Amino acid sequence: MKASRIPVLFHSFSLLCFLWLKPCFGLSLKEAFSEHFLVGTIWHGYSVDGEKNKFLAQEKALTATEFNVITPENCMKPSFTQPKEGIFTFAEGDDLVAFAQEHSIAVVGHTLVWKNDAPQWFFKDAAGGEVSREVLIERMKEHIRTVVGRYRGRIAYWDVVNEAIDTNWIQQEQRFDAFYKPCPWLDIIGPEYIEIAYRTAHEADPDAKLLYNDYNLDQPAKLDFALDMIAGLRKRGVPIHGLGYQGHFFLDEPTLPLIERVLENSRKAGVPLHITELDVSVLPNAWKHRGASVEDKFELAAEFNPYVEGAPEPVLLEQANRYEDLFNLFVQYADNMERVSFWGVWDGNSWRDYRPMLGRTDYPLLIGREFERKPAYHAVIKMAEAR
Ligand code: 9MR
Repeated sequence: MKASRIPVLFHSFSLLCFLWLKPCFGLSLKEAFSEHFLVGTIWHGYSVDGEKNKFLAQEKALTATEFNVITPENCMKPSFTQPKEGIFTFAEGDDLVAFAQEHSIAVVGHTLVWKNDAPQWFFKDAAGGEVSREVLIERMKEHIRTVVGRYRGRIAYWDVVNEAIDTNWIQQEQRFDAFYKPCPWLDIIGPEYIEIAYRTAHEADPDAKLLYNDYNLDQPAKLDFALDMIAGLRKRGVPIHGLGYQGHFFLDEPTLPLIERVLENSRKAGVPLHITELDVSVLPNAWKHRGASVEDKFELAAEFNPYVEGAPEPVLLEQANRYEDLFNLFVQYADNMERVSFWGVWDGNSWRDYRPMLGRTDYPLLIGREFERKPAYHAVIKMAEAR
């Protein structure tokens, strides 16, 4: 064995011992909130942004210690499960489900119908033109039947349709307008693609709970549209069992009252709520520079990537307060909340580093880049223990 590998192995071994012993010293996240809701994370998978994931063992150990529900970050998206028509690849999904079963962790399937990560073959006919409505419906049904059917009884929740609603700012009226997001599913099938997707998923696994998942639901127009959509579907007898609020937050936005509006109005509407992709970025909001890389655009780096060497203590404390406020709110609405899932196990593997801007160093989760428990971790555990 190469001498240079020994410290790495030792580090991994001591970390695994620490994670294993950890429950002896304090409550884990899943224990701290066991009376309120499930606490989840994601399965980052075998590769991260095209590179092999070197930290899978540590991520699995942390997941088994801290969480009781898991969502695949990427490996159940259609571009992974059916990259070519009729060619299904389930190896990684199978591993995830086996790992979850071994550790009594529930699984959320993510996702079946989405504008992104749907391979182009879905929408093209043999001549490369646009596929007909009938064929696209059949392809969508076949995909759902095969993927949901494979995991029947082993996946508790499915994000069936993802991010189907968009908003526009209407300057004259000073308000947002919400509408179905243009995408090939909508353009070719019409809004009924949503209803067909839920009915098909239900047929494939009648016991799975079916969710609608979206971001920015703190925008009132978007939430109202989503809740109206769910009410309309239910009225027509379509099986839909909950709303997923992603929760990709910043230190100062969205405001707590806007977040509370999502929890409150979902409860009023009788729609169980899941926080599906929680993280709190400590970096400035960079969505207006979407697609840029701080490595190419040095002028953006100072402003948008300020903490390359580590997040300063005051910033971590501000984040801890923000997380404490959020969890305080979540427990108040726990009667209507089934789950709070983070979009990442630890800061060293977060999509925030590569989207919307490539090459940043963010610190959005409760567990840090050295696998240490951050002030935000201790703040939410302490908050739960004090109740
Ligand atoms: O974290 C995911 C990232 O690794 C992928 O490149 C990206 C595109 O598939 O999707 C990210 O996860 C998204 C999730 O599937 C849906 N909501 C937004 C998440 C963050 O972009």
